[in-house]
Amino acid sequence: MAESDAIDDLLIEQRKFPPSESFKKRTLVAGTHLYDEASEDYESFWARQASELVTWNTPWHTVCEWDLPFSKWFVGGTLNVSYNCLDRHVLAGKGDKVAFHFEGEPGDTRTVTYSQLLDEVQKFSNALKSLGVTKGDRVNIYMPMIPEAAVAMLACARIGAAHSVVFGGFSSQALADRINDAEAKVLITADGGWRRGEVFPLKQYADEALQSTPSIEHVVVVKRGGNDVSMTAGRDNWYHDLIAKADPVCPAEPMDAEQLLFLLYTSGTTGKPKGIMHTTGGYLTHVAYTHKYVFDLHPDEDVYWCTADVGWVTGHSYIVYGPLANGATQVMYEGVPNFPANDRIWSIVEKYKVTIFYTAPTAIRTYMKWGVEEPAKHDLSSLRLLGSVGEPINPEAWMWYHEHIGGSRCPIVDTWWQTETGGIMISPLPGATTLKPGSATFPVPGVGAEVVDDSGKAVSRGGGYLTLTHPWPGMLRGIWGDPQRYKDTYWSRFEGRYFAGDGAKLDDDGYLWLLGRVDDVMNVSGHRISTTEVESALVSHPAVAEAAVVGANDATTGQAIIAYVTLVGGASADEQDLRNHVAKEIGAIAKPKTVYFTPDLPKTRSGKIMRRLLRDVAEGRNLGDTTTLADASVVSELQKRAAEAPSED
Ligand code: 7RM
Repeated sequence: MAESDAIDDLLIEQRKFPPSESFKKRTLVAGTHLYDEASEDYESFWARQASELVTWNTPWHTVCEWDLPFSKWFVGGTLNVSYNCLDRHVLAGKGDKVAFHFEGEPGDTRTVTYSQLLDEVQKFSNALKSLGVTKGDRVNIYMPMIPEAAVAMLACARIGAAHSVVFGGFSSQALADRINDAEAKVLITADGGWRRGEVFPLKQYADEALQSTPSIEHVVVVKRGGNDVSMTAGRDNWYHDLIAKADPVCPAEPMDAEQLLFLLYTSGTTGKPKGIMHTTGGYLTHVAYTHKYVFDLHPDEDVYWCTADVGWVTGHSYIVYGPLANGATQVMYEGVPNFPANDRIWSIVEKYKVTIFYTAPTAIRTYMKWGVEEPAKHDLSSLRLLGSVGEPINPEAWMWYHEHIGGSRCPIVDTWWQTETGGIMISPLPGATTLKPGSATFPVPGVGAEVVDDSGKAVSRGGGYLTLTHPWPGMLRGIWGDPQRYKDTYWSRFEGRYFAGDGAKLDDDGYLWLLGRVDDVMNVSGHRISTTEVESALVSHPAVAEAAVVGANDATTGQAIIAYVTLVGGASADEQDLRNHVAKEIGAIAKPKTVYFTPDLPKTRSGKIMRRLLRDVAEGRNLGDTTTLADASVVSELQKRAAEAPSED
């Protein structure tokens, strides 16, 4: 194995955080035995997880059938996901245990126990049946973050219908496209939900979509916002009316391990959204296992809070299926982090004594911008473990999270995974792994990952492409309706390997560092520079909260690095200072040519920075597709500034 020149390796991070003695005392895994067992035989390892963490109606006969690139897991086995998430806990005497502490944005609260959740899911399953939903059908869900979203998903799972959740912040057009691609029969939505102190009229958006969705036969509407809605007779039903008249008993029907559990659409970079397919037995095994060991879950003591929306895969795997399969107690919050004030998140942590907190780097950098005073207003001493997902976490953001949220006592699990992987793939085990700020560390036991060079050869240190070397139970089973696109997208770049587009590097100790999407890698005078490393260098300046860099065409160097920087509230810095700071941290070659200061960066609705748009701005192009942008005014502001700036050439 050789060093690769696929992507340069510039950033060196030396800080190390071994698990503390007190954390190790009660952790589930303090040693290497899971790694040892899994590297011996990964199929047997996963089979042990499947039999320990999941309840089966019929045992499987084959752990994994691998016909590259198509896998089947636990073949011949049957189980019901909703039974695993609900019934078995109630049968074990845990019916009164809290499943969700729900906190609405306006401050209303509800406590939902496992037996209440089971009752509601059984009734709603029968309601769906009464609307003609049968096994194999698709059901669309377009909801705010309320417990009924989880009820709807679990009811689909109970009767063998696949759900397709569309994030409640998406437009009518996005909803219609996804309904039509899946040919869904029923849409479950709400009148409205609360966001930033106001009700957003979800049903009205749904109605617009429904004008062009011929497959939809019925609509179910949960009352949440209390806003006026129009109900179409014969098509639209109130959720509470259906529940009131539903038969309370709906036995969980055993499903084939490979029964389609859900579709979840990812927008990708080009073309129409891909309906990522996930099935039943392998997916549940993967999310239950990773939720238990990555979050070191002690279900009877922990209060777990994942701040994602159920519209994203993180909400599917680490709010609904993983935590409920493990019988966890969770917090579910409906609204934005700054309503009514910038300390809402920390007041919720204090109120429910949250012990495990899982969020995204974009949120952490926003909290950095808002200042340390906000978390300091609250007692966060209940926290014992922190998590991060969605983007690379810059070392300085990691340090801030560690110190100001974790009180320097909580390990941070930086979890790399994708909609396509179903569950966490690369992450520390918090009681066993010595952490390095900004590194996702190692593949979890059972997962095979390697960094390869352009020719597909594994590299032992330095930068390259992150690939997965063997199948895993939660892997996508395909793209809905398009097996060829599935092969082309994930399995064609490197033979026999899964590649979904991220760069990564290995350091001298074998730690993995994610370097961002390879489409974003910059080429400056022949050096292949990752966006992540330059951004991390910028964020290590005390005045900088967040940074995005892109490579823009440059007559001299091929591409030049253009940086967009957001400062910590109240701080100031000048362009020259930041350019020199990058040169000092990682080298003169990575020095941005221009630095723009901006109060915000363009992001997707799930909080990922959209560098493609910044590249368009930097190169003076008209913007391409902006429909996935969370706040379009951010880019138009930057465009204006770029047009006014004197030309550098
Ligand atoms: C869970 C989720 C997937 C993409 C992935 C990466 C990026 C996610 C991390 C990360 C660095 C991480 N699913 N990504 N987690 N990059 N470190 N811990 O985000 O399908 O929406 O996105 O997100 O680029 O390919 S996703």
